[in-house]
Amino acid sequence: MSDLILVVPVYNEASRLDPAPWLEFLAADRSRALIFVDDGSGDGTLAVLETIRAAAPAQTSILGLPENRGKAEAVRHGMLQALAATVRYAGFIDADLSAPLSEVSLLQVELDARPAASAAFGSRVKLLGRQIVRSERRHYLGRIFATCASFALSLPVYDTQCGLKLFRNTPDVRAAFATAFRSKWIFDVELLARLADSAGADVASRIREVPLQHWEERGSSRLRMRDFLLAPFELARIRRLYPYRRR
Ligand SMILES: Nc1nc2c(ncn2[C@@H]2O[C@H](COP(=O)(O)OP(=O)(O)OP(=O)(O)O)[C@@H](O)[C@H]2O)c(=O)[nH]1
Ligand SMILES: [Mg+2]
Repeated sequence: MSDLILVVPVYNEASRLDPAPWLEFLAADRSRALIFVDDGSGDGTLAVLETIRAAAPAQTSILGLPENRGKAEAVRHGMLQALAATVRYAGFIDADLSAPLSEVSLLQVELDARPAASAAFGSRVKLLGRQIVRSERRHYLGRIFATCASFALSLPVYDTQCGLKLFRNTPDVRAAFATAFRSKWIFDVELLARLADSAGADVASRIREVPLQHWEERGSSRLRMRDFLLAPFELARIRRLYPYRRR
């Protein structure tokens, strides 16, 4: 039985996927497992994943999806597989390790300490003593987006888009991943809306944001200006779809 399963969506990541940190993470605790979700990478990603699985076969799964449907569906399928196991915590992390694997325990500590909490979201807050390294442009675009997301959801959330999130294996979490997300690149906002919807008045104790100690932007981002400009429309749609605030 695994205590913690991390889902890693991977798409054409051969150049930035190094087996070493993943294998260290698994070797440090045998109750941890990884599920890599690859939906049709055309580079050498699968070969790197096979290397990891060969070194830690009992703790590594590779879930291959037949066609490329984007990060949201990759994460969702991986999470459904993880949550179907008898696991205590399941979460997801970006393959570029912008949030290093050492940060996972910060989220785990939060869920350990708060039995009522079902989700811990990593949050990239530039505080003194933390290393949150990001270009100014990405930082300020991110702040504009986060402010709009907070307004759309009527929730005081600081960072919906961080690629590291951890969940307790509870019915509300399983329900939040049960059906495809309607929005593609801001599925994190929709996921938060679903969780908030089921939490109702308990939202503050169910969903916790945890400021990360380290986060570093890596490589070129696939986030395009077009997506950023379309974001307000997607946010408005999520607001309409999940009307928990008006209950
Ligand atoms: N399986 C799968 N994974 C994807 C897909 N698109 C992105 N990912 C993964 O999702 C994670 C985050 O990727 P992106 O959202 O493209 O982020 P990025 O290019 O690092 O850009 P930042 O937003 O700056 O972090 C990485 O692990 C990607 O490999 C996809 O279509 N399928
Ligand atoms: Mg990244």
